[in-house]
Amino acid sequence: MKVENPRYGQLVIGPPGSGKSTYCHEAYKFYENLGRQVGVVNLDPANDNMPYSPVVNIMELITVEDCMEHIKLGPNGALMHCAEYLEQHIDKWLLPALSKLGNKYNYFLFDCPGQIELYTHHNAMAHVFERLESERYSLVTVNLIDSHYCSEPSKFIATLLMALNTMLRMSLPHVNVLSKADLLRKHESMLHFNMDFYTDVLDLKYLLEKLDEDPAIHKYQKLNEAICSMVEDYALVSFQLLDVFNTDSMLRLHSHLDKANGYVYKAGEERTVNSLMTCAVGAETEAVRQQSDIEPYVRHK
Ligand SMILES: Nc1nc2c(ncn2[C@@H]2O[C@H](COP(=O)(O)OP(=O)(O)O)[C@@H](O)[C@H]2O)c(=O)[nH]1
Ligand SMILES: [Mg+2]
Repeated sequence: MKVENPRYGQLVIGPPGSGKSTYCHEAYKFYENLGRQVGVVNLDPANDNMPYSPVVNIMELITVEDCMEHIKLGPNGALMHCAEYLEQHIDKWLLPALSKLGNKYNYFLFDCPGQIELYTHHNAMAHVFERLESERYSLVTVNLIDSHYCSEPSKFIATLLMALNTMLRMSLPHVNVLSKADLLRKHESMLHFNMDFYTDVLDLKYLLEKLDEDPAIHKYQKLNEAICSMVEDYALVSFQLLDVFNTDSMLRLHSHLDKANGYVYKAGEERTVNSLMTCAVGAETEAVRQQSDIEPYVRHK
């Protein structure tokens, strides 16, 4: 069946400061250069520093500041309230606001709020995403996590658990991204393993050994073991490295995202059979992947 006017979206999530708004701005410029009809939708009601001009902005509906002032909630409670308010106003506000744009845009970057409990525990954002899907938006979740989290085994294990939890809860095509890869060199000395250990998440027993060396964490050995074994058993979590200011890095991520939200298969963008095949299968040797994905950022140990 041919779907008229297919619409695509990236749901950009991740903890505060992980680089969501910066990514949306850079990705907007990147896709515009590729000739896509792209627009940024701000869904973060606490987004004070928007480097882009959003085509739809939740702050016209509700802001965290207003909730704190008028309903006397703390910052976290206010953010939860805003997410629930958005969920209640999908049909009255979000979908009509997107429809009003007509056919001007068919590719949306959704800059989402940063509180991770919105994706790991709470239902409102998951419902908003489900509703968009039911309106035939082909979506991919882009989960940005600061690559600094690789510098400590305990932070990395928390990252793995958070990523897995979000993937299972959102049930959408999902790409985990270690952001700010250009800063990895700064804390390279603190990395215990080669970078592909962190990106591929294949064998976590070495991580467990490192965790056991920390006296403060040693008492949680069994819990850590259980978490690592669960992450390994699901075999879902892996990461892409991203330096958002580098075009090569954006290009590499973009090919993963096009595969994940189906853009590469359905969109009318001009393409060669070769580029389609490169995207459709992992047509790249491990050596090439290492060279392009990892070597620009850290040395091989
Ligand atoms: N060096 C570097 N800094 C980045 C990158 N991505 C984001 N940042 C910086 O990280 C900070 C937080 O980014 P922001 O987009 O506001 O994060 P958000 O809270 O997730 O929206 C800003 O100072 C950005 O300039 C990156 O790839 N490399
Ligand atoms: Mg932001």
